[in-house]
Amino acid sequence: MPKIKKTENYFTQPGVANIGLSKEDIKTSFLEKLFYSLGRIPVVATKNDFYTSLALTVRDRVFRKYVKSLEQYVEEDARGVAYLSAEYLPGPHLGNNLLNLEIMEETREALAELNLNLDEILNEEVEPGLGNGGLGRLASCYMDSLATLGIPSIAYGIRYEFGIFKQEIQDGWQIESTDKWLHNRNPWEVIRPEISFEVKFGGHTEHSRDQDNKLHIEWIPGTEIKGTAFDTPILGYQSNAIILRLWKAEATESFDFAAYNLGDYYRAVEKKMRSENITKVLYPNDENLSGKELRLKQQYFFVCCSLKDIIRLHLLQGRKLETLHEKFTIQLNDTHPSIAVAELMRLLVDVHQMGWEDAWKVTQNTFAYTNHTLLPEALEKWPVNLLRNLLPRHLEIIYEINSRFITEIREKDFSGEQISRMFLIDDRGEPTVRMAHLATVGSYKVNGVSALHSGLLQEQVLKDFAQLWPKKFTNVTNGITHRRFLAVSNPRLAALISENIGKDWLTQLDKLKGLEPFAANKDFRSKWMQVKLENKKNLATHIKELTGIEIKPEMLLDIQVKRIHEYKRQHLKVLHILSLYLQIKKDKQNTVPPTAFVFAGKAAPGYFMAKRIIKLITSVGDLINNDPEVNGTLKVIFLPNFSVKLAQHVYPGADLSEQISMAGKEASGTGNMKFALNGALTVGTLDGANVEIREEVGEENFFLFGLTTEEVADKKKQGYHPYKIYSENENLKRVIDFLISDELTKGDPELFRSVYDNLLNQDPYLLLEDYQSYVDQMENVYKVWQDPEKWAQMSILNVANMGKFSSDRSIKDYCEKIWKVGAVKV
Ligand code: GL7
Repeated sequence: MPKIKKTENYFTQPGVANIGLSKEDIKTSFLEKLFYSLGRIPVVATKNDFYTSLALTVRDRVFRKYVKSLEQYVEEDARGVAYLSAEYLPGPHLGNNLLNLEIMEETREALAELNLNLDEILNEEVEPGLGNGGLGRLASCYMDSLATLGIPSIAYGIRYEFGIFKQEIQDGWQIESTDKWLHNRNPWEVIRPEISFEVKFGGHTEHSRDQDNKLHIEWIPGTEIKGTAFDTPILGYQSNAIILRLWKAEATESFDFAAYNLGDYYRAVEKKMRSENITKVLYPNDENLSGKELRLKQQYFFVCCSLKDIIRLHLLQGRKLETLHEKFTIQLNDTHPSIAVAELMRLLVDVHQMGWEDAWKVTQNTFAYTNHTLLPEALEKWPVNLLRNLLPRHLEIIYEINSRFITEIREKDFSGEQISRMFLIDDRGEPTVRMAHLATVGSYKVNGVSALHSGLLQEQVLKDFAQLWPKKFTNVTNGITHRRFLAVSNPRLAALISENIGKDWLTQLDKLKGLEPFAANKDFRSKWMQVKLENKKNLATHIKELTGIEIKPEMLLDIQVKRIHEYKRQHLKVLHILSLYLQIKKDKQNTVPPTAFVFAGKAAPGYFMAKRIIKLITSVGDLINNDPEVNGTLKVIFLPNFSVKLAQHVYPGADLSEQISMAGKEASGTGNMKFALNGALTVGTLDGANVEIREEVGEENFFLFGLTTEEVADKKKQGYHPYKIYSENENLKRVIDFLISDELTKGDPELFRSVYDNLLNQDPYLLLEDYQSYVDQMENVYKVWQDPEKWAQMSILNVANMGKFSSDRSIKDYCEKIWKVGAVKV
C-alpha cells in the first residue's frame, strides 16, 4: 500500500478550484447538474429534478470540505472516534448544508433568477427516517457537532431500505405504511462498492491444536452475506465534514447456480432475497425489544462490517493491531451494537492470532458505552439459544469473558447474590445474555445521558458494577444542535438574536446569555413576541394542511410531541383537557384562555396501549373541535407522521412545552431542549434533563409539578392505591368516568375501557397521583399567559440560558471525560 500523500495541489487545478460559493457559481453548477447529471431542461424538469440538481450542487461543495478534512486527519495521524449506532435521524440535509456552507442567500437568489423558489425546493426533500426517536436524533446531533468541532470521526450504521413507518390517521387510529425514502433516489450518498465485507452467520466452531499446542478456533458458518458501504458526508458549520457510513446487506453470490441449472429460477434467487432482508426495515420499537432473530442479525451485521472497516483503516496507516485503542475509540450508542465486544475479541484472537489477554486489553480500552434507558423492558437480553444458532463463536467468547470476569470479582468483596446479579448470563428461566453487562464489562467508560439518569444508573441498574469500578461511570448530559433547531428552523428568531448580540452563538451557544438584559426591554419583548406570532401562523398553516383544522395563531399553543408511551403520559394531558372541557360544559365555567393542544408522535405498531392513547386523543379532538360551545376556546390536534422535518415547524411555533413523564423514567429527553431553545416555556416533572433545564433557566421560569424520583419510589413501596385518589377527588372522578361515557365513546363503551381499568387498578405511571399537582400548575400557566409581558420575559430568559444544551458542549464533554480526543481544524 503506497503511503498516502497530501493532495493540496489538486485543489488548485482549474475546475476543482472554481467550485465556488458565489451566486453565479451556484447557478452554473445547478444548471450543469440539471443538464449533465439528470439530462433535463427546466421546462420539463419536475420539482424533484430541481431538488436533486441543487442537492448535487451542494454535495460537491460538501465533499470538497470532506476531502480536505480527511487529508488533515491523515496527515496529523490523529486519534479518532468511531460512533456505532443502529439508528440515525439526520432530517433533511439540504437546508442544513446551505446554512453550514453559508450560502443560503446566494442560493435563494441564484434560484430566483431562474424563477425557482428555494423554500419549495427544500420542501421536496424526503428525510431518512433511520431511527425511532430521541436516540437516533441524538446520534445525528452529535454528528453535526463532531463535524463542526473538527473531531476526527466516522459514524457507522445500517442503511435500512425502509425507515420508520409512515403514520396516517384513519378514523382516529394510527395506520402504518412503509417508508419508501429511497424511491426518488438519494442524492446525498455515494456507494463504495470496494468497501465491502463478508459477514458470517450460523454453523459451528471447530477447535484444534497445532504442533506448539496452541489452540485454534475456526468458525464454519452456515451462511455468508456481504455488507457494502454507502457514504453520506455530514458537514459542520464553517468547518469540517465527516462521513456517515451505512451498510447495506447483499448476497455474496447473486445466484445459487446449482438450483439455477436445475431450472429452478425462483429458488436460485431466494437466497439472495433472504440475505438482503437483513437491511430491509427498521424495527419500529423504541425502548422495547422482543428477541427477534432478524434484529440480532441486523446488529451483528453492522457491527461486523464496521469493526472490519475500522481495522482496515488502522492497518492502512501502517499500524499494529496492538495499538488499536490508542488510535481509535469506539462509542456504543446503547446496547444495540454491544455484540461488538465479542466480535472484536473474535477478530483479534481468531482472525489476527492475538493472545486472549492482549486482545482483552485492546478491547476494554477501545469501547465506551452510553446507556439511554432504565426501563426494564428496554434492557436488551438475547436468548442463549438464539445466539448459539446465529453466532456460535460469539457465545463461546461471551462465556469465556463471563468466566474470567467472575473469577476476577470472586477475589473481591462481593456477596454471592451480587456476583450472580453481575453475571453476563441470566439463567433464571430461559437463559439470556444481558447485553448491558457485556457492554459495561467490555468498555473503559459507561455514561448516562443526564445527571439524574447517570445517578440512577449507578444506584440501580448497574449498581454492582459501579461499586466495582466507580471511576468507569460518568455522566454526559445530552445536547441538541442549535444550528438545525434554531438557525435553520427558526430563521426569524435567529435573525432577531443575531441583530442584538451578534452571530457568535452559532458556534458558542452560551453567548445567548447576552440576551438576558433584553428581557427587561419592552421594545425587544414586543419584537420577540412578534416573531413568535409569525412562527405560530406558519405552524397554523401546517396544521390546517395536515388535519384540516383551523386554529387562531393567537391561541396558546400547548404542545406535546414525542413517541407515544405510557411513561411519557400523553394521557395525563388528555385528562387535563377533559377537565377543562367538562368545566365549560357542565359547570358553565370558562377560565381557560383560548388554547390549541397539539400532539404528535408514533406508537410502536404492536403497542396496544399507545395506539389506544392516539385514538383517545383523536376522539377527544373530534368531540371538542366539533362542539360550538367550546371550540372557540379549545382545540385538540393530532399531527400525523411526526418527523424531523415536521418538528422543525413545530418547535418554533410552540408557547408551552409538555415534559410530563413520571419522574425517573425519561433518561434525558431532547425535545424539552428544542422547545426551550425556541422560546417555549416548559411545564414538567423533575425527570431527565428537565432537572438541568430548570436549574439553568431558573425555577421561576419553569412550571414544575409532580412527584420526584424518590417520592415515586416511596409511593410504590408503601403500596399505591389509585382508586382511593379517584374516589376522593371529585373533579378527577368526573374526568375518569368520562372515559367510558357515551359522549366520548359514541356507543362503544369498551373503546377506552382498557385505559380506564388500567388507571383505576394499576396506574403504573402515577397519573392519578400527579393529576392535581398538574392541574394546579396549569392554572398557574394560564395566569402567567394572561400577562404577555411576563410571558415574553420568561421566554427570553429561557432562550438566554440554554447554552448548556448545545450538542457542542456534549461532544466536548465526551472528548474530555471519555474519549481523550482532540480537534483537528482544517
Ligand atoms: C432514549 C431516551 O428515552 C430519551 O430520554 C433520551 O433523550 C434519548 C437519547 O439519549 O434516548 N432512549 C431510548 O431508547 N430512546 C430514547 O429516545 C428511544
